[in-house]
Amino acid sequence: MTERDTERDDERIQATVQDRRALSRRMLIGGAVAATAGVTSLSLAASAPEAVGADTPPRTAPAGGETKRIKMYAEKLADGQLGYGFEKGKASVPGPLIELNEGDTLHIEFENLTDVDASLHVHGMDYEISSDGTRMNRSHVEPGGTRTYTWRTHAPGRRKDGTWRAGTAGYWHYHDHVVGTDHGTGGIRKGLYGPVIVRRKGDILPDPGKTFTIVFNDMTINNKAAHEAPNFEATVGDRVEIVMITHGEYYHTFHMHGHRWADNRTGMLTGPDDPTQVLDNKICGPADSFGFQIIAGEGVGAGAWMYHCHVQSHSDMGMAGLFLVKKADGSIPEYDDPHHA
Ligand SMILES: [Cu+2]
Repeated sequence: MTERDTERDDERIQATVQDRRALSRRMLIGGAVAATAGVTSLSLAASAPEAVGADTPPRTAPAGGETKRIKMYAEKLADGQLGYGFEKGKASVPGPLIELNEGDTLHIEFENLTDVDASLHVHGMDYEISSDGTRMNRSHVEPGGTRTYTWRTHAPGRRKDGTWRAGTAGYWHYHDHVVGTDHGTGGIRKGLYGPVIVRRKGDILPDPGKTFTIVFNDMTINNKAAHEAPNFEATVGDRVEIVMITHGEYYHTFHMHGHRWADNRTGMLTGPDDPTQVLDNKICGPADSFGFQIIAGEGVGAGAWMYHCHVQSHSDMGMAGLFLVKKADGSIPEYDDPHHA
């Protein structure tokens, strides 16, 4: 390619970008616009990252410091699985999302409505041994019993010796630690687990109702039967948050089609020079958790975007679901889902 060709391409890229800005939101999807532009691979690459989403800056997390109280129940579900819930009769698998801001303290009055000993054990929080949720220190709960677990969180800070103490902010999770065995193997297998997000002041918040929890548990996703993994819905431009947790016996790789994230605490880059690796596939082992935010359909448009374990035999055995990204009119182009018909 000559220098003049390159210049011409550059001009064309500029023109394409300006055209597309003029077209703006109604034609915002990369595929359609790129196809009509009939462009070279170079200009396709340059024009792909179309800005979608809200024009206003996203909401951010406030400073923590509050003391919060909630009730939590463990109960048997109709299908024989076990779940946590905030209300009696409302247990789910995964359990409900618990969100805190660094500095918050959470008192959880936990009632065990199952017919076996159960507990609430959390990762990532500060708690005293009496809130460990294990049999070793008698912090589990007998059938019909109640116990208050207290979780505390803190912002990063400098120790007296000058070294830094990490803050609590992150994508974490809770689970039972006593059903079946002293490691909660039976409880986790049956569904006693859920997500915890601790945010730092200033962290970008997802759109309301757009945090989705995906748990690879043994060979299931969220304990659903093979080939019946949950689908998640959003509209192009939504700021969606994924909490990804792994449990059980196996290592998996979590992959999303058409969307990427940064391999750090928030899943987001802090600027153009942030060297954090950007991923669309991440290995995850038992009790790992991570999370990230994506703008639904950014640069790629609406569609039935798969998410799945990328261990081939695992995806073949049904560890795959759909991130259904709708156009503004609610439609999903080229959507054909044999497994969820
Ligand atoms: Cu897998």
